Amino acid sequence: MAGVHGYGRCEHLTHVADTLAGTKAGHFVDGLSLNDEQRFRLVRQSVAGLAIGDAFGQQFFNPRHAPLIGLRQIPDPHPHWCYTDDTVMAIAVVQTLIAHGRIDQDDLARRFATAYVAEPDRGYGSGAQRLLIDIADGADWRDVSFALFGGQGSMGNGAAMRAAPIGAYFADDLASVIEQADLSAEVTHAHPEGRTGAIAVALAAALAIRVQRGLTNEDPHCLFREMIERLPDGPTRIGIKQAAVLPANTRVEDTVRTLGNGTGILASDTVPFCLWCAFHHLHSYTDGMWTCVAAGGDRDTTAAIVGGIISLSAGPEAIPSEWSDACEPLPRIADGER
Ligand code: R7I
Ligand code: MG
Repeated sequence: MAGVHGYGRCEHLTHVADTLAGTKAGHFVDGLSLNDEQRFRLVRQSVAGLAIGDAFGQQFFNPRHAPLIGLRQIPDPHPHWCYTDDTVMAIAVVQTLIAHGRIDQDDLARRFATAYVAEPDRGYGSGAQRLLIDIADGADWRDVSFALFGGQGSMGNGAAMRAAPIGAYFADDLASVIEQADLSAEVTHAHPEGRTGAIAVALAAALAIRVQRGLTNEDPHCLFREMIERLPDGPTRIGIKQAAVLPANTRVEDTVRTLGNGTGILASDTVPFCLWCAFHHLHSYTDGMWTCVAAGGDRDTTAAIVGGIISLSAGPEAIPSEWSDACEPLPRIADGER
């Protein structure tokens, strides 16, 4: 299907290769080194922040919950806040990483399709549903992913929504963060913008770990600069550049007017807002979450992305136990795990 794998892909891959070369040359030398135990602890931390954010954000599609935002009162946790496709797909990504030590794209596609068939009603995007049904029916993900949306691939926010744990897993090697996030995205989001969204979120997660360890300047301007120089050009990067200059005290309505809030379900109208929110609330998981739901838009996904990042900079104790208890229990991530 050579004709299907389009022009944009080559440009995108050239940029990713150039960026990797720069990163490998020691662009960001900070001595972060993780052993396997630390790596898995960080991945679990990120998944927990992502899943609780996803389930919390989803609650606010119920208009009856809107008044709770001003009161900062969490929704009734009975029986549970249910998580959505964001969490299901993030868990599949992590299972692939644990099984292979990298993103094995064929394995990831199989895991995505199997999870979709088991629970098709978790709120998947329309293109994602078509793709996962075809893969479950035996199609090669390469053919389906590049053929979506008239042959340009998806630029939805679905690759970004599950990318933070990749940044946690490869946090000590930013070249791998970029490469592996890109590979994880391609399986479902072949459009360069869908992939850039995933790379940006994974990089933000890796930077959040550096913030938590005091290895980087946590000034959002510095974090945005580290991010922007590593991203391929395009609407998502342009939005992130706008986010970089938006002050911390900008009213959330004005932030949404400038950056979007995921209403278009695209990487470009979701990821810039998420990075602004995460980088300005690095030490308060709950402040980040309330900002996501106050912004409206694609709130399960903005809260999943922001939660997957802030849980790494603020640490696991930043998630209140009432919130984690309210979230539907997560499936087992790895064999032998409780
Ligand atoms: O990106 P994706 O997995 O959706 C994720 C969202 C999150 O909010 C989840 O919580 C879930 O609710 O869905 O699913 P896709 O279908 O690949 O992309 C999402 C949407 O983006 C599509 O339904 C389209 O509306 C839009 N979109 C595009 N529109 C025009 N052209 C994605 N790619 C294109 C495109 O190339
Ligand atoms: Mg969802």
